[in-house]
Amino acid sequence: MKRIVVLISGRGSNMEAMLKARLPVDIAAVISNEPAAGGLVTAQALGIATAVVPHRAFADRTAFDEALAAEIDRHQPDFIILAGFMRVLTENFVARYLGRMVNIHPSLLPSFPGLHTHRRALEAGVRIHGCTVHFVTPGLDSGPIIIQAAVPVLPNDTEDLLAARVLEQEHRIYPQAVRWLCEARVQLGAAGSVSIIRASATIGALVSPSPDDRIF
Ligand code: NHR
Ligand code: GAR
Repeated sequence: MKRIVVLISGRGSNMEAMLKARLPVDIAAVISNEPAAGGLVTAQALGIATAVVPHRAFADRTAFDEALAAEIDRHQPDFIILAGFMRVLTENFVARYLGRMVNIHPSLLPSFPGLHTHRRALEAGVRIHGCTVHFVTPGLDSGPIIIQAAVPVLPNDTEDLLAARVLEQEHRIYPQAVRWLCEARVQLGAAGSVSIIRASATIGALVSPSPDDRIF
């Protein structure tokens, strides 16, 4: 079985979705940079090993990343899964795990990289928003895309309503992406290409606002 380490900073609902998806993987550890992350409690309750590498205790990003890498490497994971992990990672750290580290980002990349994605989507007036799982590269939220899910933006949306609609899809596509990784059905190619091997697929479309049922 492939071994994974999950990095979190907060609530950890994506980590929990990963655990509950019963993937054929060994979740070696959940590591947080925030000692108070709720996800640590959830992981412990589910019998998963946890660790904290508190970023505030380190002089700079390089020192933090070195400590984080040391903790990760103790568990010898095949893949590193960022699930609501909130610290920007240095180039050396990213290079060490290139092709083996993925992130879920709450927007349809390349739209809205960075923070406060739901607020920015509402401000931009987009009618379709969503989430993206991508390989982590040095450039923030700009690595090769593995899978995306789209949701409609609705007329009376607030940041919270929209975030919840997106989060539900995160919980579907992230375990799927990790399953593909562990089954070696998705790989980061040399030129940043991503190929996915699948047996069959249904093609769907999301149109938002949904078109009228009848056109006069
Ligand atoms: N690191 C690299 N090199 N590349 C990526 O693609 C990364 C990454 C680290 C984290 C997740 C990302 C997201 O999905 C991620 C992708 C944190 C920030 C940020 O600005 C931005 C993007 C992401 C995560 N963090 C602030 C910092 O100073 C702290 C913000 C806070 O604590 O609230 O590191 O959105
Ligand atoms: C998720 O929506 C995730 O996509 C987002 O934070 C939330 C974490 O929720 N990630 C980022 O914004 C990364 N900067 P969770 O802790 O319940 O999985």
